[in-house]
Amino acid sequence: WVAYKKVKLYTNAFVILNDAKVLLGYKKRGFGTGLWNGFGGKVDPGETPLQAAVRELEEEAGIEAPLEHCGVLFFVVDGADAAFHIDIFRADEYTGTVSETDEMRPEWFSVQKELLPLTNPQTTADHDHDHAANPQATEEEGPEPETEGLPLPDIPLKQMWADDEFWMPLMFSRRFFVGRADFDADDKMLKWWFAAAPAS
Ligand code: 6OG
Repeated sequence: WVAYKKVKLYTNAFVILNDAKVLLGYKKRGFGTGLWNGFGGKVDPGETPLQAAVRELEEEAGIEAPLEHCGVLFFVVDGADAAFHIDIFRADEYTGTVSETDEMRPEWFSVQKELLPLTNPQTTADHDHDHAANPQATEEEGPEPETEGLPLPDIPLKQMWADDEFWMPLMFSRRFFVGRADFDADDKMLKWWFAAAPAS
Protein backbone atom coordinates (compact mmCIF):
# COMPACT_ATOMS: atom_id res chain seq x y z
CA TRP A 1 0.00 0.00 0.00
CA VAL A 2 1.14 3.49 -0.79
CA ALA A 3 -0.57 6.35 0.97
CA TYR A 4 -0.57 9.27 -1.46
CA LYS A 5 -0.60 12.72 0.03
CA LYS A 6 -2.79 14.08 -2.69
CA VAL A 7 -4.40 13.54 -6.04
CA LYS A 8 -3.83 16.01 -8.87
CA LEU A 9 -6.85 16.75 -11.06
CA TYR A 10 -6.37 17.04 -14.83
CA THR A 11 -8.56 17.22 -17.91
CA ASN A 12 -8.18 15.97 -21.46
CA ALA A 13 -10.59 16.90 -24.28
CA PHE A 14 -11.22 15.56 -27.78
CA VAL A 15 -13.26 16.94 -30.66
CA ILE A 16 -14.55 14.07 -32.81
CA LEU A 17 -16.37 15.02 -36.04
CA ASN A 18 -18.83 12.60 -37.65
CA ASP A 19 -17.19 9.72 -35.76
CA ALA A 20 -14.61 10.00 -38.52
CA LYS A 21 -11.88 12.41 -37.46
CA VAL A 22 -10.40 13.48 -34.16
CA LEU A 23 -8.40 16.57 -33.26
CA LEU A 24 -5.14 15.86 -31.43
CA GLY A 25 -2.38 18.22 -30.38
CA TYR A 26 1.37 17.68 -30.57
CA LYS A 27 2.73 18.75 -27.18
CA LYS A 28 5.55 21.24 -27.79
CA ARG A 29 6.59 21.85 -24.17
CA GLY A 30 6.04 20.69 -20.59
CA PHE A 31 4.66 17.35 -19.43
CA GLY A 32 4.40 14.87 -22.32
CA THR A 33 6.54 16.88 -24.77
CA GLY A 34 6.79 15.11 -28.12
CA LEU A 35 3.56 13.16 -27.62
CA TRP A 36 0.18 13.61 -29.29
CA ASN A 37 -2.77 13.98 -26.94
CA GLY A 38 -6.13 15.60 -26.41
CA PHE A 39 -6.14 19.16 -25.07
CA GLY A 40 -6.10 19.68 -21.34
CA GLY A 41 -4.24 20.43 -18.19
CA LYS A 42 -4.61 21.01 -14.48
CA VAL A 43 -7.91 21.87 -12.85
CA ASP A 44 -7.32 25.21 -11.10
CA PRO A 45 -8.60 25.86 -7.57
CA GLY A 46 -12.24 26.94 -7.66
CA GLU A 47 -12.81 25.44 -11.12
CA THR A 48 -14.87 22.39 -11.96
CA PRO A 49 -13.18 19.84 -14.23
CA LEU A 50 -15.61 20.81 -17.02
CA GLN A 51 -14.72 24.50 -16.67
CA ALA A 52 -11.02 23.59 -16.75
CA ALA A 53 -11.51 21.42 -19.83
CA VAL A 54 -13.34 24.22 -21.69
CA ARG A 55 -10.63 26.73 -20.69
CA GLU A 56 -7.76 24.45 -21.71
CA LEU A 57 -9.33 23.62 -25.08
CA GLU A 58 -9.62 27.35 -25.77
CA GLU A 59 -6.07 28.07 -24.55
CA GLU A 60 -4.40 25.19 -26.38
CA ALA A 61 -6.42 24.88 -29.62
CA GLY A 62 -8.26 28.21 -29.86
CA ILE A 63 -11.73 26.66 -30.06
CA GLU A 64 -14.90 26.28 -28.00
CA ALA A 65 -16.87 23.05 -27.81
CA PRO A 66 -19.86 21.63 -25.91
CA LEU A 67 -17.78 19.11 -24.00
CA GLU A 68 -19.32 16.02 -22.43
CA HIS A 69 -17.69 13.93 -19.72
CA CYS A 70 -16.90 10.54 -21.28
CA GLY A 71 -14.42 8.79 -19.01
CA VAL A 72 -12.10 8.82 -16.03
CA LEU A 73 -8.45 7.79 -15.74
CA PHE A 74 -6.41 7.27 -12.59
CA PHE A 75 -2.63 7.09 -12.81
CA VAL A 76 -0.09 6.11 -10.19
CA VAL A 77 3.58 6.87 -10.87
CA ASP A 78 6.47 5.27 -8.97
CA GLY A 79 8.12 7.82 -6.74
CA ALA A 80 5.57 10.59 -7.35
CA ASP A 81 4.09 12.28 -4.31
CA ALA A 82 0.65 12.48 -5.91
CA ALA A 83 -1.68 10.33 -7.97
CA PHE A 84 -3.30 11.70 -11.13
CA HIS A 85 -7.02 11.80 -11.84
CA ILE A 86 -7.90 12.77 -15.40
CA ASP A 87 -11.43 13.55 -16.52
CA ILE A 88 -11.82 12.90 -20.25
CA PHE A 89 -14.25 14.98 -22.30
CA ARG A 90 -15.46 14.78 -25.87
CA ALA A 91 -17.50 16.92 -28.25
CA ASP A 92 -19.00 16.23 -31.69
CA GLU A 93 -18.67 19.85 -32.81
CA TYR A 94 -16.78 23.06 -32.15
CA THR A 95 -16.80 26.74 -32.94
CA GLY A 96 -13.87 28.98 -33.71
CA THR A 97 -10.73 28.39 -35.72
CA VAL A 98 -8.36 25.59 -34.76
CA SER A 99 -5.04 27.34 -34.12
CA GLU A 100 -1.53 26.36 -33.16
CA THR A 101 -0.40 27.71 -29.80
CA ASP A 102 2.91 27.86 -27.91
CA GLU A 103 2.00 24.58 -26.24
CA MET A 104 0.21 22.51 -28.88
CA ARG A 105 0.22 21.93 -32.64
CA PRO A 106 -3.29 20.70 -33.51
CA GLU A 107 -3.94 18.28 -36.34
CA TRP A 108 -6.87 16.11 -37.50
CA PHE A 109 -6.46 12.33 -37.57
CA SER A 110 -8.71 9.70 -39.00
CA VAL A 111 -10.55 7.48 -36.50
CA GLN A 112 -9.31 4.09 -37.69
CA LYS A 113 -11.77 1.24 -38.05
CA GLU A 114 -9.47 -1.10 -36.14
CA LEU A 115 -9.84 1.09 -33.05
CA LEU A 116 -13.61 0.74 -33.23
CA PRO A 117 -14.71 -0.92 -30.99
CA LEU A 118 -12.18 -2.58 -28.68
CA THR A 119 -14.54 -5.29 -27.42
CA ASN A 120 -15.70 -6.32 -30.87
CA PRO A 121 -12.77 -5.98 -33.24
CA GLN A 122 -13.77 -6.13 -36.87
CA THR A 123 -11.45 -6.64 -39.76
CA THR A 124 -12.36 -5.05 -43.06
CA ALA A 125 -13.35 -8.51 -44.30
CA ASP A 126 -15.68 -9.03 -41.30
CA HIS A 127 -17.22 -5.68 -41.94
CA ASP A 128 -17.94 -6.52 -45.58
CA HIS A 129 -19.44 -9.80 -44.48
CA ASP A 130 -21.75 -8.14 -41.95
CA HIS A 131 -22.85 -5.71 -44.56
CA ALA A 132 -23.62 -8.42 -47.08
CA ALA A 133 -25.57 -10.34 -44.44
CA ASN A 134 -27.82 -7.35 -43.80
CA PRO A 135 -29.55 -6.30 -47.02
CA GLN A 136 -31.42 -3.56 -45.10
CA ALA A 137 -28.16 -1.65 -44.61
CA THR A 138 -27.91 0.28 -47.84
CA GLU A 139 -25.27 2.81 -48.76
CA GLU A 140 -27.97 5.51 -48.95
CA GLU A 141 -28.77 5.31 -45.23
CA GLY A 142 -27.58 8.02 -42.89
CA PRO A 143 -25.37 11.00 -43.50
CA GLU A 144 -22.13 10.39 -45.30
CA PRO A 145 -19.08 10.68 -43.05
CA GLU A 146 -17.24 13.89 -43.75
CA THR A 147 -14.67 13.22 -46.42
CA GLU A 148 -13.45 16.72 -47.20
CA GLY A 149 -9.71 16.83 -46.83
CA LEU A 150 -9.38 13.05 -46.38
CA PRO A 151 -7.34 10.90 -46.31
CA LEU A 152 -6.06 12.00 -42.93
CA PRO A 153 -3.19 10.33 -41.10
CA ASP A 154 -4.00 7.51 -38.68
CA ILE A 155 -3.95 8.22 -34.96
CA PRO A 156 -0.22 8.10 -34.02
CA LEU A 157 -0.53 5.61 -31.14
CA LYS A 158 3.23 5.05 -31.03
CA GLN A 159 3.70 8.74 -30.22
CA MET A 160 1.04 8.81 -27.52
CA TRP A 161 0.83 7.76 -23.88
CA ALA A 162 0.74 3.95 -23.64
CA ASP A 163 -2.68 3.93 -21.98
CA ASP A 164 -4.41 5.73 -24.86
CA GLU A 165 -4.85 2.73 -27.15
CA PHE A 166 -6.94 1.00 -24.49
CA TRP A 167 -9.51 3.70 -23.81
CA MET A 168 -9.66 5.70 -27.06
CA PRO A 169 -11.72 2.96 -28.76
CA LEU A 170 -14.18 3.16 -25.85
CA MET A 171 -14.43 6.93 -26.26
CA PHE A 172 -15.00 6.56 -30.02
CA SER A 173 -17.73 3.98 -29.29
CA ARG A 174 -19.45 6.36 -26.82
CA ARG A 175 -18.93 3.98 -23.92
CA PHE A 176 -18.25 5.70 -20.59
CA PHE A 177 -14.98 4.24 -19.32
CA VAL A 178 -12.84 4.12 -16.21
CA GLY A 179 -9.22 3.07 -16.22
CA ARG A 180 -6.21 2.82 -14.01
CA ALA A 181 -2.56 2.54 -15.03
CA ASP A 182 0.58 2.24 -12.93
CA PHE A 183 3.77 3.74 -14.38
CA ASP A 184 7.38 3.36 -13.27
CA ALA A 185 9.59 6.41 -12.78
CA ASP A 186 10.54 6.29 -16.51
CA ASP A 187 6.87 6.52 -17.63
CA LYS A 188 6.74 2.84 -18.63
CA MET A 189 3.26 1.46 -18.07
CA LEU A 190 3.58 -1.56 -15.78
CA LYS A 191 0.00 -2.53 -14.96
CA TRP A 192 -3.41 -1.39 -16.14
CA TRP A 193 -7.08 -2.18 -16.24
CA PHE A 194 -9.97 -0.56 -18.08
CA ALA A 195 -13.72 -1.01 -17.78
CA ALA A 196 -16.60 0.46 -19.74
CA ALA A 197 -20.34 0.89 -19.67
CA PRO A 198 -22.46 -0.13 -22.66
CA ALA A 199 -22.65 2.38 -25.50
CA SER A 200 -24.94 5.28 -24.65
P1 6OG B 1 -0.32 20.05 -18.77
O1 6OG B 1 1.03 19.63 -18.31
O2 6OG B 1 -0.35 20.32 -20.26
O3 6OG B 1 -1.30 18.80 -18.56
N1 6OG B 1 -1.96 13.40 -19.33
C1 6OG B 1 -2.14 12.21 -19.90
N2 6OG B 1 -2.89 11.88 -20.94
C2 6OG B 1 -2.88 10.59 -21.30
N3 6OG B 1 -3.61 10.24 -22.36
N4 6OG B 1 -2.17 9.63 -20.68
C3 6OG B 1 -1.41 9.94 -19.65
O4 6OG B 1 -0.74 8.92 -19.13
C4 6OG B 1 -1.37 11.27 -19.18
N5 6OG B 1 -0.76 11.96 -18.19
C5 6OG B 1 -1.12 13.24 -18.29
C6 6OG B 1 -3.43 15.37 -18.83
C7 6OG B 1 -0.94 17.49 -18.93
C8 6OG B 1 -1.94 16.90 -19.89
O5 6OG B 1 -1.54 15.55 -20.16
C9 6OG B 1 -2.58 14.65 -19.81
C10 6OG B 1 -3.35 16.79 -19.36
O6 6OG B 1 -4.28 16.94 -20.43
C11 6OG B 1 0.18 9.01 -18.10
O7 6OG B 1 -0.93 21.15 -17.96
